Amino acid sequence: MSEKLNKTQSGTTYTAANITVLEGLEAVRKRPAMYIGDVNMRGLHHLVYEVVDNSIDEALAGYCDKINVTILENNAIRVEDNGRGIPVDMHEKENRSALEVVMTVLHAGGKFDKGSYKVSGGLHGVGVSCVNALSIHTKVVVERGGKKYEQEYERGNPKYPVREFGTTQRTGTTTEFQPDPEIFTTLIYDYDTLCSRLRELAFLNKGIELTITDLRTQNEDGTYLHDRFYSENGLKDFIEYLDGTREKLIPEPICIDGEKNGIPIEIAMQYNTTFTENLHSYVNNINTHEGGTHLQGFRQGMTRTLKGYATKEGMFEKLKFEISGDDFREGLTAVISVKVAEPQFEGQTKTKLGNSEVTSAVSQMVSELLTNYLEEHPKEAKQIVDKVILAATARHAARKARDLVQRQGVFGSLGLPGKLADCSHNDPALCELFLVEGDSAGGTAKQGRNREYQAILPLRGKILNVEKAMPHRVLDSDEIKNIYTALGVTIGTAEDAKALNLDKLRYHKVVIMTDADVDGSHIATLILTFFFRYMRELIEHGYVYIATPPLYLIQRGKQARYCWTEQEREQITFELGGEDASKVDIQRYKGLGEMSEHQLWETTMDPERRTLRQVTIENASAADRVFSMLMGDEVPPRREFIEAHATYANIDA
Ligand code: 0RA
Repeated sequence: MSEKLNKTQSGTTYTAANITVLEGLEAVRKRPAMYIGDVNMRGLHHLVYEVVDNSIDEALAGYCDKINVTILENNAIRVEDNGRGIPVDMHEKENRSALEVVMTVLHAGGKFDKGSYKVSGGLHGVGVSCVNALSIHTKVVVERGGKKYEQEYERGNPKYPVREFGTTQRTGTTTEFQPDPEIFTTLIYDYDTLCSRLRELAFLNKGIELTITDLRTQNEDGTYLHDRFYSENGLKDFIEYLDGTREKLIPEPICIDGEKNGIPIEIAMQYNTTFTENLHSYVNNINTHEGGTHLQGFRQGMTRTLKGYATKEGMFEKLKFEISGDDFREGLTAVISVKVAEPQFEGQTKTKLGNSEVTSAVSQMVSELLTNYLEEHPKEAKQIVDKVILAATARHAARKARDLVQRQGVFGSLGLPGKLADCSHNDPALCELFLVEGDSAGGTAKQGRNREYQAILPLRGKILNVEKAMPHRVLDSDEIKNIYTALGVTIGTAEDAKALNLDKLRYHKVVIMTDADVDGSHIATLILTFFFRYMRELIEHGYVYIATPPLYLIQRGKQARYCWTEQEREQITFELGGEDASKVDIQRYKGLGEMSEHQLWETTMDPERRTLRQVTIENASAADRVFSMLMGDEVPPRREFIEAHATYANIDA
């Protein structure tokens, strides 16, 4: 804490207020994770979202339509908007500029603008003052009333009172901050991660232009890496983006945009010919991963309306079994976005909407509009109902298949897969399961592992592409049955065929270990797709990891070094061989099987030395698109993606 004596523009000292501020921000620095989730990649990116959210709020209030994000050379971030500019007039009680209050007092942001959809709980909405507290340096420039104002901060602490420094024709706020290395474990921003969020925001808030420029990455022509996100039609465009690679059942998405009981509700939905339900829900632009009352209202309204329509039209007459709620949503992609003035967030990750009044608002809205749609589009209505009947029939078949499987004891307590080399511990928190590509690598892993807490399940060849299979076929696959059985999870209660029961999960680390080549990454993607579609909870709990075997072994005499990147290969070749690269022996590992058990242990499996990449679903809609694209039928987008990305999207380093 510094600046005990400082003068404001009007000449009064402002010591007392300043100290309470620092105490508030000190709390943020002491427990940053409480405010921004964590201090790793996720938290680092959160700082940007927080600042951008403030500009989005200004846009939603109707005063701003452009937001530019820039990653500066030193990984500092600049966010610029063309809103009204944060007010700079003196704050009566605090005896300092309103801008300074916004920047240095916890949760001060919303004070000026009651009635906007500011978020009080959850991960966002902690206030730009948190960003300030967690930055080694911050600078804000406000353009307002023909004048420019600025203030800078060090770890949240103002370096000088807000000062006027020039004239301007425009209005707006520009915030530049550099995350504090004392706080964050990583300081390097990921361009694609920021892009996904900005793209999502553009779809969720039509008419706002968001751009990103990366000054760290220069193109050959001297320009910088740059993207622009803008959506004319909001969620309708979002659906098109999400479902672009899937075959549509009906050409045009069904869209709902309006307000019910004072709650703004926007929905876009589209049926495709796949079998997966793909719902994304948002409250105040926050992805509600765990769903909640808005999603419940959507499901309720959908089921009730479609069931009512099909029954009235006599379309279910020949059906010999019950239609379940799930059947109405197979092959449905939908985005639901609501704005709630005082959202209550619940659930493990605080991403489940709790406000009960939202259920009936959404349900009524969906009923009214969908009823109209079905009346006005009889052809499409019939296609949808046929699809529902197909889903119900398939579910019925799946039920039979599952019953059979269960009777045969595959999912019971009757025993683990024969191919599983289990570990001896039985505390799941300590146990790890390696899913290994191929019997040969599986053998090496069995020899190399620590058998106390590491189990090995070899998978043969390519596992089923669940993206293309009908759900009841998924359990026909031996590899997939083995994964279920080894993990100890069970599925398919009578009420909810997809519910996953993790109570008996036997390992809290599930590690996908494949060759470091194209085939290997394809297999890893297949396994990940399976987890994403059928065991998402496992990923959400942070139980899924990817092993990173080395690419090269470089030897000279008795010295041996492993390399994971081409850069390391060059570096280490030079370190061991000097100018003469022929002095060293470079072995390229084409597969895990080429490593000895000891090598596999020391490079890839030993907790002391290995690097595991934890799989996270940072942005479910982006992940969904990636999986549907990588695993779907359309080849061109897949090629494009694979060419653009050497590694997976949505995987934290
Ligand atoms: C409250 C009142 C006014 C502007 C803002 C907030 C504002 C905040 C941020 C944060 C980032 N960009 C922003 N732009 C505007 C203005 C009230 C008035 O002019 O009467």
